[in-house]
Amino acid sequence: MGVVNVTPDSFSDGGRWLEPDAAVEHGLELLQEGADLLDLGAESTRPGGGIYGSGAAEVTAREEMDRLLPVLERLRAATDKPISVDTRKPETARRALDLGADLINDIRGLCDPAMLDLVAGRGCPVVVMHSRGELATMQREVEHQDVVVEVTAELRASAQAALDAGIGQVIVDPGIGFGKNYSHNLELVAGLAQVAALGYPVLLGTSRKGYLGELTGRAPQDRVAAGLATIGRAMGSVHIVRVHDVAATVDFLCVWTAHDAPQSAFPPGEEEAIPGHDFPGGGRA
Ligand code: HH2
Repeated sequence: MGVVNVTPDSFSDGGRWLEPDAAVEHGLELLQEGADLLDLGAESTRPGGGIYGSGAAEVTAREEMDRLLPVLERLRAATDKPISVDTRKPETARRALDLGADLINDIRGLCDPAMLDLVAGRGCPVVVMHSRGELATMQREVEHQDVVVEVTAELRASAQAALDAGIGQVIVDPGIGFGKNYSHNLELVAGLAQVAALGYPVLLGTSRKGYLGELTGRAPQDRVAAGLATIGRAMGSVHIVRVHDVAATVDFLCVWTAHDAPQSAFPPGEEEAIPGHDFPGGGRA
């Protein structure tokens, strides 16, 4: 899942794709790099109370839609690949679904009854992300006795509420960095098998996140290798990875999974027919 942030202030890439032309071009580039789906967001959700100070400023639904909808419209016309919309606002989700978005990514985990009703009524898939408290303050008092057990139990309840409301396809997400500290994030990635055991597809969003900066001392755009390491730790328990750096992630996944089926990667005699493996100048490794 390639991230397109149409925002001025995302922690990871704020301001780079705020202009609609730039955002559309970026989305298409991520698809070309091998993303299977896009996640389009127009409101930064970096949580407050911790390393991001007071956190992201909340935008109105109007402002969010003004940023998001023109980009969604153009991407929808350009691709059949699934487009997810990252929003916590039912008004925005409704308009996005009208314009052909395929799924809703709700960082509030459907705790707004209006969002639950909307998604159930439209019959679309939904990402239910775990978080606790309000965005503006959630990093201030971060408490978990056993973060893996608690997040798993809370995701089980949110997913069940979605099913009870008639939602057919639920994807769960531990919500790395949302109401969790450095150790909680590490424990969650390492313990993701417990979340996967719930039986729902699992989405993981560690890309460029703050705890990777704490570990490596690197700026958000330089945390690619760090993010790939988290994906490696999660392999076997994760179905969708939400990333900013698609090309590197696709390479990582290609090589990682090739080890599961070494015979099928290059069928005898067909090496030349496999696209994307030629080096500039015609050389081959
Ligand atoms: N993380 C971010 C935003 N949306 N959605 C899901 N399901 N899971 C995540 O981990 C997740 C998410 C934060 O990343 P980013 O979009 O790069 O930053 P910002 O919220 O500042 O725009």
